[in-house]
Amino acid sequence: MKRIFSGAQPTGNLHLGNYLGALRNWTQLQHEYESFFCIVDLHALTQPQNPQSLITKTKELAKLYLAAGIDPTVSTIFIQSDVAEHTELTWLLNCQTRIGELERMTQFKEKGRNTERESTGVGLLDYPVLMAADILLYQTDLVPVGEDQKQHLELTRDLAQRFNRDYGETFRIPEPFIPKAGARIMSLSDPTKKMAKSDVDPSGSIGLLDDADIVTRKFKRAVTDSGTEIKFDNTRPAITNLLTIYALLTNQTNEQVENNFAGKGYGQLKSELSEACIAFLQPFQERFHNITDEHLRDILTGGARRARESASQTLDTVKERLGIVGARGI
Ligand code: AQP
Repeated sequence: MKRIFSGAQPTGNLHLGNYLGALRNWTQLQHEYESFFCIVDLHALTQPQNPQSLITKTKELAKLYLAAGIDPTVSTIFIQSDVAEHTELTWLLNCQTRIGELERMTQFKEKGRNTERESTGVGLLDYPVLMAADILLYQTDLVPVGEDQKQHLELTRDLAQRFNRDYGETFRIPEPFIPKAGARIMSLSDPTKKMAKSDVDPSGSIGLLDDADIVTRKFKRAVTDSGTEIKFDNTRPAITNLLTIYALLTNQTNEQVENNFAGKGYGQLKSELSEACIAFLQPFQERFHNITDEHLRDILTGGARRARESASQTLDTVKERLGIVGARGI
């Protein structure tokens, strides 16, 4: 069976973009692939975090995975820091990576934009190497991610190919799986920017734990484009974004959605969209609140054990290839 690996960071509030661009696809793919879904807490450290809140967010994210429909009897769900192989492989890959490659990453440029080089953390620069280690440890075939991660995955492939060329066949070369729709859900307040956890303006994103009133208010205030027609149109990003969200939440084709809104106004679109979103979020949040900490701990402990079994095999091979064999070599 082919493998998939993916993860999300336990930072901020997970939003509809994370769900429609990533989690939703994971729940479908888990039945076709051997699946590893990780809560990437070490990635969260690339930005300052409050330790207590990181613990809370890590737990919350694991519960969100389960509420979204990731089945722990089918998939391996685990916390990145429970599997030390991730950091160890990162160091080994760091030594194969060029600074220029990392400095070219768009996310590094964007997230480091407001900080002086002198005070930008090395972790932010090194983020894609940790991500490469996450993926390559599991001999992953496919990585389901949103559009924003495509460049990082390209680097993962480059590092794997370089290592295989220099040290012999070691890593499987992963392919990205970018969904046709939902790969880039845009902010409701600025449709030229992606919906993002780190956005300081909370009105731009629908949190997966937002209540019905907040959801209604956010959609009501969502920016629209000029014109009145409700159609998918690349030159009208706000309406296209709202229609994309509606189509995905109601499992309809673009054509069905356009037919549904033919002759209707923006107000009607926003109110039907709020209803569809609340109809999705209510059972989702109920499942979320019903997961006990004890049950979650069991799932994550078992997941880490399974992940470690797989990760340690790859790491042993990598170290062997590099001549890092410790006392065994003496
Ligand atoms: N707006 C989006 N549309 C579609 N997919 C998205 N993803 C993120 N934003 C969108 C996908 O969600 C997965 C988990 O993301 P992450 O936790 O690694 O965070 P991120 O990619 O850094 O994006 P966020 O959640 O918005 O956080 P910030 O604000 O920190 O950038 C990934 O598969 C991602 O592609």
